[in-house]
Amino acid sequence: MRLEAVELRRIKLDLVAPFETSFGVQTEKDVLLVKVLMEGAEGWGECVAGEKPDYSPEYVDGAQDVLMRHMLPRLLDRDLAAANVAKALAWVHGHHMAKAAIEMAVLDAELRARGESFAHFFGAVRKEVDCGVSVGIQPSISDLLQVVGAFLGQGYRRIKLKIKPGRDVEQVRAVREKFGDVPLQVDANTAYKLADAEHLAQLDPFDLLLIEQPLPEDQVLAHAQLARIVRTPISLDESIESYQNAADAIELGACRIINIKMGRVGGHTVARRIHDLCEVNGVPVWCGGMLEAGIGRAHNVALSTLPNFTLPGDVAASKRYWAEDIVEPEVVVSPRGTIAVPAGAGIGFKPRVDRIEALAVRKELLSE
Ligand code: OSB
Ligand code: MG
Repeated sequence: MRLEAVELRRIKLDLVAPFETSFGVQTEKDVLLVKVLMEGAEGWGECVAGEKPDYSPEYVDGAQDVLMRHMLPRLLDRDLAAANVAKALAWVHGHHMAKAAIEMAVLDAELRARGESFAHFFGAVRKEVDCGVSVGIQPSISDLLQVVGAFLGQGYRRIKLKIKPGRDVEQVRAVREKFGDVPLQVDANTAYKLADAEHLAQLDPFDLLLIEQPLPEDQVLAHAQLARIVRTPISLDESIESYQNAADAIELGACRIINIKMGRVGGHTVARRIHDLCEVNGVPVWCGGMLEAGIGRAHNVALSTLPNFTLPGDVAASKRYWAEDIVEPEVVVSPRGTIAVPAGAGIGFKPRVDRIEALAVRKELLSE
């Protein structure tokens, strides 16, 4: 289908509560939405890049710039299939979150045009996906226990605690003591060094599902060395930006589990290739999150229906992030901790165009 026009919109959404990680505190999300028009069909994508380059080198102003200046002009007016977007953009190094946003939108348009749901297109093996929740670093242990208790009460099937040096073993111990053997994992967002291995091994007695990205993203070999000292399975997030990164990390023994984020790896196509690679290597995967608004969230729900997504993802309810989302219906988590996979065409959630227009602080349009 011919790509006739692209609309980029920027909106700001306030988080319902501040989200603290080892790299900072976030109180709002600056969201870049991509809408494509292709022969009468429209499709939506969301760029997950943050406001600052503090999780990855990408940041949202940079993503918008590279889309407008370099990517979109070369895609416009071309006959484009979602399966070819990654190839058409292969000349651009990096900028995976920008690439993913346009590929998401093109695939959504394609599926809407033929009335097919993402789940059907992906060959979904489940009608609902298991939800975990990512819990930010809290001011105190009693705050942490209260927040975790509230999420468990809402049905979430797994808790992930953000950790950093000085806020790790005691936090995990307190949650284990209070909530027993609930599925529990931690995410360090690169905050440790290999020299902290003995300290991280103190997490082993708590039977965590995994420890996510303890070391800096370029220290893949050091993760393999860490894995010889720490018994808890290592899961990589920031280190996995491509199919090749995933293949190398698995071969090296740097991780036993992989967090797949569509934005970080450059879109649905690469995400699915990594999923398949992990599956043949016996490496389970789970769907990470980037505090997405409804459109990115809908894409994550769809991705999570693939067979090797056997661990609960960071794919939580709209209301865990926003007072009001930008899609309808909002994404809801059942009391059993699951999200129902929509059966409608494309992402299966309807963008609330009026609300998006009202929130838009910046808008750029490109057409042939
Ligand atoms: O490391 O998984 C991460 C949010 C922003 C950037 C990085 C990460 C996260 C989360 C939140 O953990 C996951 C979510 O609920 O969207
Ligand atoms: Mg992470």
